[in-house]
Amino acid sequence: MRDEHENRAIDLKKVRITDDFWKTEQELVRNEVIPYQWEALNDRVEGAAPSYAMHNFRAAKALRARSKEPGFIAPVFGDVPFEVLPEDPAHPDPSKFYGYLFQDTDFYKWIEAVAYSLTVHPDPALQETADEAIRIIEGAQAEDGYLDTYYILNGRNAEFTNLRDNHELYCFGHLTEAAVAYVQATGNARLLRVAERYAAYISSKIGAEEGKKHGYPGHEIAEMALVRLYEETGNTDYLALGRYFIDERGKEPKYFALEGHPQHDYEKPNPIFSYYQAHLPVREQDEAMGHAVRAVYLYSGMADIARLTDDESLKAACRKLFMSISRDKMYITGGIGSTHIGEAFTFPYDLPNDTAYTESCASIGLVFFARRMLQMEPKSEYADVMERALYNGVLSGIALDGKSFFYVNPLEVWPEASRRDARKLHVKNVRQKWFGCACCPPNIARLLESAGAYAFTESGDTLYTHLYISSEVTKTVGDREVRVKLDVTRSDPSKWTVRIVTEACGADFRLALRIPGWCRGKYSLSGAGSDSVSEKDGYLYLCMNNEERSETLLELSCPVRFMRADTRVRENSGRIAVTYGPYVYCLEEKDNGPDLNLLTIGREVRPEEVTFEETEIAGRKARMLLVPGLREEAETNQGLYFDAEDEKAEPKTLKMIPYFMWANRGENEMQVWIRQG
Ligand code: FUB
Ligand code: ZN
Repeated sequence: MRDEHENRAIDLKKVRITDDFWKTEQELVRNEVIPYQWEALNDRVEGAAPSYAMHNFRAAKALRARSKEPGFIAPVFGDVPFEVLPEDPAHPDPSKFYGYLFQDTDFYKWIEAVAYSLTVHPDPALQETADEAIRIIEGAQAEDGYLDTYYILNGRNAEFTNLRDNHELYCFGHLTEAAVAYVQATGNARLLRVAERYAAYISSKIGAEEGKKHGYPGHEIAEMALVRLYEETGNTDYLALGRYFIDERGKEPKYFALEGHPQHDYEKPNPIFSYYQAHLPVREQDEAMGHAVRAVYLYSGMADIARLTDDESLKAACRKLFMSISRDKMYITGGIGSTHIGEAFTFPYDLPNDTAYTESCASIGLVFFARRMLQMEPKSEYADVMERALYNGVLSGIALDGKSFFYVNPLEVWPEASRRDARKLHVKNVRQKWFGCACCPPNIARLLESAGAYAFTESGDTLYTHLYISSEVTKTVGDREVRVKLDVTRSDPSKWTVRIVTEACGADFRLALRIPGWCRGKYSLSGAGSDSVSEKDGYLYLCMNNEERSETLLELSCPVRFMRADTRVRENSGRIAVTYGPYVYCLEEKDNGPDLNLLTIGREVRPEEVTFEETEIAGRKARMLLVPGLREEAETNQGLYFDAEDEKAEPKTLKMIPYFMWANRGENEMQVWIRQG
C-alpha cells in the first residue's frame, strides 16, 4: 500500500531527542505545560480565563444520558452567539455550552500533545487521565457519530447549516489528529473509533453525491487530518473525502454563497470568500489570502494530497502559495498575518512590526505546510522557512517557564502604545496564563512535543535531516534497522558541528543532510559517505554502505548576519535585523534601557565585529550578541518639532537576545528591526 519512495513523516517512536535545547523545550511541555493545561481545560487555574472545554464534553455526555429518558426534549438552536459566557462564571450551568464554538479543539490539541509525550515517556498516571477523558468524549458522541458539543448542547437542528463559520469540520479535524496520535502512541484505539464514526457521519452528509451538501470546511484542517486518518487506517474513503474538500473549494456556484449568510466586515475589501481561501478553485490560487491559520492549514492539506495523488496542478498551486508567503508576506520571524482585522494576510510587503498579528497558530501552520512541501519535494528553502518559523514565531509563543503564552507575536513593542492605542490592543507585552480563545497554547504544546517529526522524514532508502537537533534515530531499510546518532555541538560560536554516527548498519541507505540557508553555503563534510556525496536543492546526499560503525562530520558555519528587507517593506527602510543561525535576535529594554528607538547600528559596522556573551534569561542559558552601536541623545526640550542638526550620539554596545526569549523578565520594550545610523 505504501509507496517506498514516498517521503513520509518519521514515526516518533523511532526518534529520541537528546539535544540540550530541544530536550529542555520538550521537558517543559511534559512537566509543566501538559499538567498546567489539563488544569486550564478543567477551569482550575486561578486568575486565568476559563476554558469550559471539559465542562462542555461532560455536559454533552450528560445530555446523551438524559436523551434516553422518557419525555426528553432535544435542545433547539436559537440565536446562539459565537462565544457563550455564563452569567455567573463561578457557577456555570452544568447542562449548558460555554466558550467559543470551537472550544472542543482545545482538548483535542492537548490530548495530541499528551500522545506525543507518551510516545517517548510512558507515564501511566497521565495515560489514565487521558483515557478517562477519552471515555467522556465517547459518552458525548451522539449515537449517529456526530460530535460537536456546541451544536449537541445548543441544538443539532442547526448542524452543518453554516459550514463557512460553524467550525464543526475544524473540530473534527483536531479530533482526528489527536485520535491518530493517541493510537500510535498508546495502542488505545477508542478515540480513533470516535473519529472514524464522526468521519462516517460527515461523509453521509457532505460530498459529491446527490442529496449531500456540496460543501467544505470554513476553517480548514480536516483535509490534512483526513490524510492522517487514511495513512493510519488505509481506508481510502478518508483520502477521498479530504480530496473532495480540496477539489470542491472555491468552485462556482460558491457553496458559501449558497448558504446565504451575510458577509463579514473583515472580508472586505478582498475578493469575496478569500478570507476562507474559497474565492477561487484552489488550483487557480496563487496568492496567500485571508485568515492566516486557515490558509496554511489548507495549503498543508493540499500538499499532502498533491503528494499522495501525484497531482501536478495541485503541486504547482502549493509551490506558488508557498512562495507567496515566503517571498512576499512573511515576517523575518516566520510570523504570518499582518493584521488583527480578520487575523489575516494583507498585501505583499505589508509587514508592520508593531501592529503585526502573527498568531502563534499561524507560524505553527506554516511549519506544517513547509514540512509537507519537503515531503513533496525536498528543497532546503522549505526547510529554511520551517526552521525560521519554529525557532522564532512559534517558540516566542510560550514563556520560558511554560506557564504563559502569546497569541500575537509582534516584532516591536512599546508597552504604553499597546495599552493606550486601540490599533495595538491585540499586542500584549506580557504572556497570558490562558485565553478565552485558547487555540495557541495547546497547539504550541503539540508541535514542540512532536519536533522530531519535523527534524526528520524518510523514504524507503533515505533518511532526511531537515533540522539539526541532536537525536538518535532508527531507520528501517528493508529488513534491517539502521541506527543513526546525530550530535550537534554549538560550543564554538562560529559553527554548528554535527557528528553523525551510524552503527553497524549492514544495509545500504542514503543520508540526506540539509544545508541551511543561514550557513551561507559555508560548510565542510568529512568521514563516511563524504566521498560519494552529491548535492541537490540544498541537500547533501551521502551513500552509506559501510558494514561497521561509521562516522561523518558536518561543520556548518554559523555567522552573525545583518539582514535587510526587500525595499518594498516600507516599515523596514533603513533598518537591519540581526540573525544568528536559525535565531532572529532582538533588543529588550531590560538589557539596553528605555527608548530602544534611539539605538542605532553604524553603517560601517560589520557583523564580524559582533561578540558573544553567555548569559541566563529566566534560568535558561542564552548566547547574547554584543553589537557595536550608538545611542542617540534624547531631544525632549526643543518643542515637538525643531531644526534638524546632526544628532548627538554616544557609542553604546547593543545587547541582543534571541527573539523567542523576549518578555520573560517583566513588561518592557522590544525591537527586532534596528535603524542603521
Ligand atoms: O477559529 C479558530 C481559531 O481561533 C483560529 O485558528 C484562530 O485564528 C482563532 O481565530
Ligand atoms: Zn492560535
